Amino acid sequence: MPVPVGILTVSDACSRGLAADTSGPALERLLIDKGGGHWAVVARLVVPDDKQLIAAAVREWCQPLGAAPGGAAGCRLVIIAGGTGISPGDVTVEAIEPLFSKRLWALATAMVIGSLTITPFAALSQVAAGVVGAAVVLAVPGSRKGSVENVQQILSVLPHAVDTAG
Ligand code: MTE
Ligand code: CU1
Repeated sequence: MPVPVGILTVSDACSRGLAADTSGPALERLLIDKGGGHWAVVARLVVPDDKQLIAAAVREWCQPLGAAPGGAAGCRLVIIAGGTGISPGDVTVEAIEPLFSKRLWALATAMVIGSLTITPFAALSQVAAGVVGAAVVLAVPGSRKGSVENVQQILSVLPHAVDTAG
C-alpha cells in the first residue's frame, strides 16, 4: 500500500495569495513520477513563516492514522518546502527541530552534498531531517528548483528510511 505523505509549503507570499505555490505540486509530481509507486500525498498545506503554524501542521500530520481531528494524519513522510534560508524570517528548522525524536544528520547531509554539485548556493540552506512520531520529516529549500533537487538526492533511500523509522 502507498505510504501517506504530507507536503507543507512555508511561504509568506504564497499564504497571502501573492504568489503561486509551485514547490508543493513539483514535489508531489517528483514522488509520483520517480517514487516507484511508494507514495500517496494525502495532506497539502501552505502556511506563512510562522513557527507555531509550521509545528502544528507537522505534529498533526505525524499523529497515528485516525488520531488527528482533521483525519488527514498518519503521514509517514512529511516534506516541508521553504523557510530554510538564513534570513531572520526563515524559521522552519527552528520550528521543527524541537519535535525531532531523532535527528537524521546524514540524510540532510546527503541532500546538501548532492545539491552542492548543482549549485554553490545550496550552502545557504539549513536543510534538516528528523523523526517525528513514526514519520520522517524533511525541511528543504522553498524554490521549486531547490526543493526538487534536494529530495531527488535521497529518493532511493526514503522507503527504507520510513520503514525503519516506525
Ligand atoms: N539547493 C538546491 N539544490 N538548489 C537551489 O537552487 N537554492 C539555495 C538553497 N539551496 C538552492 C538550494 C538558495 S539560493 C537559498 S536562499 C536557500 O536554499 C534557502 O531557501 P529557502 O529559504 O527558500 O528555504
Ligand atoms: Cu537564495
